Amino acid sequence: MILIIADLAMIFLLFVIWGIAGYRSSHLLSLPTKSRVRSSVRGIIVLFGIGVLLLLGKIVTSSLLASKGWLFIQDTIILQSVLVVIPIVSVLVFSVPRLQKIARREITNLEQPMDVTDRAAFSTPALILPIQAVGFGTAMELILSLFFPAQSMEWSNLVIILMIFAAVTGVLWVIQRRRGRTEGHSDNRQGQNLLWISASVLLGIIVVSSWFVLSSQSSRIPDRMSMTMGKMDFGRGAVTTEHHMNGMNHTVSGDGKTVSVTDLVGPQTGVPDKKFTLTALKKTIQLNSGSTIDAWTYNGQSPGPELRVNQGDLVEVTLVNKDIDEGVTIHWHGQDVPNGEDGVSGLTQDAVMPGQAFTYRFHANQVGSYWYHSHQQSSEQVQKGLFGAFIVEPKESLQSETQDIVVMTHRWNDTNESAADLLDTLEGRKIAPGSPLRFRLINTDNKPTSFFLSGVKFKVSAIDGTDLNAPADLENARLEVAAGGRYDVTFIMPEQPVLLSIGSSANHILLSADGNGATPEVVKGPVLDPLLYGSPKTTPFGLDSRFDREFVMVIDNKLGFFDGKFGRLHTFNGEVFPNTPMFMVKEGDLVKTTFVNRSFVPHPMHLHGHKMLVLSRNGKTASGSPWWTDTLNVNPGEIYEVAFRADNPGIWMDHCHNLIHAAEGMTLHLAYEGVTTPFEVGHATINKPE
Ligand SMILES: [Cu+2]
Repeated sequence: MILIIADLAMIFLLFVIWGIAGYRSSHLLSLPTKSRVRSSVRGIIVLFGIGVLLLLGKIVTSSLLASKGWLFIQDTIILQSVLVVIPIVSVLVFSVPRLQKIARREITNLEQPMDVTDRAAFSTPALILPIQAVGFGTAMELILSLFFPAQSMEWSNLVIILMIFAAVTGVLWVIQRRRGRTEGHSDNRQGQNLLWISASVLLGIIVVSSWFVLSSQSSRIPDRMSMTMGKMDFGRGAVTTEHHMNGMNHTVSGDGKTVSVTDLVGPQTGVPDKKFTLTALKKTIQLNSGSTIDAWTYNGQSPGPELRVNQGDLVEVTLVNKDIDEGVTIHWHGQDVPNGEDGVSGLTQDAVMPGQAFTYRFHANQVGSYWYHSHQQSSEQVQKGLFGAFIVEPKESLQSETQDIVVMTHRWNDTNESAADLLDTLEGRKIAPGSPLRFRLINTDNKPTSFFLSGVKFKVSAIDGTDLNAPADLENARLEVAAGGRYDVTFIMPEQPVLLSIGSSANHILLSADGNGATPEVVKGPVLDPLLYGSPKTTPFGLDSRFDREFVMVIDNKLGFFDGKFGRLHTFNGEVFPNTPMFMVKEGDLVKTTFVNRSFVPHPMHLHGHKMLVLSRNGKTASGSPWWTDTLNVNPGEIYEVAFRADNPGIWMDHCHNLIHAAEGMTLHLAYEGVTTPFEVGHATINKPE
């Protein structure tokens, strides 16, 4: 992370230093006396020295980044060698000897004005051009790294960049040569210079503003579009499909057979084992401090009702929208339901508008801690309270005496502190010593949340619903749960009180025999690293497997447009929706995905419909318990390799679960060949999945 910032800072400083050097050297001519010229030249040589040191610094930061992962830096390395290194070398070869000659000159009369020979010498292209080329090259690299970062420099782009660079250098050379010739004879070309400058400024303004208008226009999301219009990426697998739009039905057609997401649903018949109705409605709720929130709720409460089912149950949930004008859905976060039950508006269903209802039916096959939330306008709706816990217990709950406590952290307001459910202060709870206890920690926020458990040794027994193998006892470990992620924590209640604290807030839960007692001291230990925690166990695939598809998701920032608005974008492979790629798979494929975070903030990567097995981080192979996740926090500077089996046909969201980022286009899709969707997004539709 520091390296990424340092590398960008180097680009910026290089641009500043070489820009000043270029400016000063092309203004030598306007200086009145020989002595002024000499001191100015000495200053320029010092700037060169700083510039070369910066270049060395840049080479160091780039090499360090490259050693962490070639994907962090490959494009900048190629660019900087052409745009910066070569021009700087030519400065050292051509400009410096000439400048040194001027700097070493003996001047007898300090007030002596420049003569014609001097002027010709100062304006020779061999002296000035390399310096101007560095100035332009560093400017170009700065612009490219801010506006057009790419995970891999395509040859066509590289050629265009080089052609622009060569063209500008050529023009500068012509200008400089003319200047050199004319300087030999006359001493006043100011009128013409002014003309040149105004012409190029005008041209610059025209180019930049037309780029601005065109990019803004072309980034606008159309009135109606399929979410499956992204550029297809076959992950080096066989290309077997053709992409086309067909009236209202946008299809990705495989070998002739297609299936709609509306047919990829759970059992439509059969008596449900568990049946719920969730009604979305506006309601003012109260935090335990007394402050009130104008919330959007399921059944008038937030978190919504805790839905508890047993493994294998046929679950039927009817969603009714009472008064949420924008429409709502329910997404079963982490539970791999059939695609048509996944609750993504505009992809697997239309948003459910006020007065309407929608029924979800599926078998709850995966035991563990999950949650549900609206996937319509989700950045706003989840924040306002449209979420709840979805807990799948084993077929027969063996340890019925276990105290099972769900804690959903949530930022209700802009205090920047997460409440535990509605607790924004300390609350005591009575737990009899000796009872087994399970905390299900569910992070509904947009950022990772840290938990500390004090006063007891404990185990993290499951992550994202999946049990860990042989987890060891922990003490004071910081549990950093990804946005959207879940940790199950288990322990036997001791005689003395136990404190669960959330981040640095005062929103704590105190467990003790009588619900009171002295709070144990909070010792903040190191972060628990799931890559190393627990014991290995055989997994169905691993790093050595032969993968049918391999995808790369480079996470980065750039300045650009999303839906017509300019800003700093969070990008996948240099793009935001709808220009992000579609990862194409076939049922049965073994898929590897590499996440590379080149940005400055963490991004929790959430894949719908599948569990990802973490294979490695920053080249280090996972050596603890198998770590299955549906929401993986990727920190700045981290590279994760994950794998999954494509065993749940459909078109699935694969997005950042910082829902604000997702709303700004940080989404893409995993699409099975031959699956189609009749649903659409766009300004003329009701659907806003994020
Ligand atoms: Cu993000």
